[in-house]
Amino acid sequence: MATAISSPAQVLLSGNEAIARGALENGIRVATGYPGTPSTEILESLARYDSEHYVSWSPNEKVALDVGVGAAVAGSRALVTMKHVGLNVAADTLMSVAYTGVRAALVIVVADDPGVHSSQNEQDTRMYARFAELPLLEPSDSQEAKDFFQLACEISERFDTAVLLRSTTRLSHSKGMVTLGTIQPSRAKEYEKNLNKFVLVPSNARVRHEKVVERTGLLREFAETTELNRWEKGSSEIGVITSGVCYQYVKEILPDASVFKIGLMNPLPIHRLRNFAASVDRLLVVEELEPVIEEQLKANGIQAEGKEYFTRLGEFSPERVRAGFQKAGVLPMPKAPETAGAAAAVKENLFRPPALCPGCPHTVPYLVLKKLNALVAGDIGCYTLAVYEPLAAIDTTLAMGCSIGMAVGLQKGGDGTRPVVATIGDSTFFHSGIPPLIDALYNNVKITVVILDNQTTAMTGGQEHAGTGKNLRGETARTVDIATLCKALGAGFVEVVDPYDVSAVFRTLKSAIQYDGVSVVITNRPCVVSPATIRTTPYAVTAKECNACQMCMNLGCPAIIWTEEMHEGQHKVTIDPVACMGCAVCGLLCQTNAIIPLAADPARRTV
Ligand SMILES: Cc1ncc(C[n+]2csc(CCOP(=O)(O)OP(=O)(O)O)c2C)c(N)n1
Repeated sequence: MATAISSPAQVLLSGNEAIARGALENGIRVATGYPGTPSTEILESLARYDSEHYVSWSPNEKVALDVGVGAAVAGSRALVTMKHVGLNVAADTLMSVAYTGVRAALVIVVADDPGVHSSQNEQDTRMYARFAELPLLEPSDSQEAKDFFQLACEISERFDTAVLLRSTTRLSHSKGMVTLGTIQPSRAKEYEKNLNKFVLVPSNARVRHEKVVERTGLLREFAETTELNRWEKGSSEIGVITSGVCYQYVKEILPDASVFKIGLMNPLPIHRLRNFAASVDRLLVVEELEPVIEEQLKANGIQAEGKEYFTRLGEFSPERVRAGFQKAGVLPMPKAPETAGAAAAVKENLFRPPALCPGCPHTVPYLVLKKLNALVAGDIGCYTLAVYEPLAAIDTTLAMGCSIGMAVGLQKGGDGTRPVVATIGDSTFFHSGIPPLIDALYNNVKITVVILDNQTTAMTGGQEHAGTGKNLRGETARTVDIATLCKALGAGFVEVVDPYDVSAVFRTLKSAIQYDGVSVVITNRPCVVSPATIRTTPYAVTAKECNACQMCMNLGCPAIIWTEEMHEGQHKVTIDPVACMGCAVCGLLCQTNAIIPLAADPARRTV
């Protein structure tokens, strides 16, 4: 996992690995979360250490945070991890744990995704810190990711509060040298009952709210002295306030400027920032996403420039930060290269949309739903890719677990001309699909729910969940059987179907959409990138038998490609034997029986 470089105490770690290491060096006893790029590797990395700590995947982020809070109330240090949108799911608990405080450190790591590399939005977790009045720490590299973990634990216990540790994709996934410390054994304090603190009935909550305001005052004083915030004196012409990975970009682009690096993002050290502002001729704020620092400066009467030069949109890079300083007139404008337009055009042409993998078990259900003219409420997972041509079978995708509830709304609010179907992956079903299924059953709404069970959380790299029979450490675990669960909830139509059997999927979905009530169809093939390889024999096309009908092309399988050979104005096809997983679905669709296993006749590789 970690690559030793120069001395045994120095290793190259990603930000996520460094956070995991920080957890171990600070005696974390309970660590839990739900996968989500770019946060996933924190717990995966922690699970690889042979230590006594409890490390687990929870079914969703709220459950994970509840577990973490429970551990901290019990008196043990706890870590909870999630991606930014996961904090929305956990927000109910978050807003209230801000009132209760803790008995041992509770560190909530939230990894944001500026640039929306792998998410449905690019919300800024710093806003949550302000909303919940929780301290938020923001490291700039792997070493700080580990070091700040220790400070997060100290702040949590000193100020009796949960602490947010914010990462971003660039920090989580980039590697840097880290000096290791000693792994500490985890300790649990003796339990002490404290009803006034941990039972938020209104009479207690009112008092706890006072404590929150009091704590924020103390944290403001702390922010003015902590070494988490650093004033780096440079030229007095330009001063830059920045944090996180943006700090690295600023240092690279403007090495001589005065820089105020913020490590404790909430609350801000307003007095120090005021002094910093007074020490420079011009003050700029470089922050990714929302103007969190800039607005607070302005609210405190400190003049600063920021978002007019450094956009609220997307991920920053040294180039974008340089462009911002150029726009601000801090750096000279570049000469426009003559070929820029042509280069951009070439780049545009090379864009290729993502596609489901060859042999992906999600393909056929969507092919059939399109054929059945279904109105499909999609969800979040690999199967979201069925929105692209040629499958183009999804009408909506919003946030995890939305499909079934939206299908209810689409059915009740729609014109009733098309069958309404929700499609949802197994991990997403466990995450937030069960309450909306209960809603549909309870209110007896005529929808079909297709649960695409590929026995993994594929989208985030293949994590275990309650339906896979394994836990995060890879040990055997109890399996929740989805069909049994749906029947227990009262579903009258529950069918399990092999998604490689095209006609069985068609028959099953056709009768499911005719069912008068909630029908559930579960597909049961493992993900093709999970360790269980589906079949070893790739398929091939017999050129002379291919009549270029393009039926197989409807699958959008990346292993099926056009050849130069034409038939009646259409390209014939071939199959890339390396990419083909041998699922045989294209062979089932082929009208002329031109697609057969390669091993049957190696000479028939292709044209
Ligand atoms: C609230 C929230 N948490 C986590 C994620 C990250 N994420 C996206 S899809 C997904 C689950 C995918 O698994 P599954 O539903 O089984 O579908 P698959 O990708 O395996 O087809 C996760 C964890 C997210 N987008 N939103």
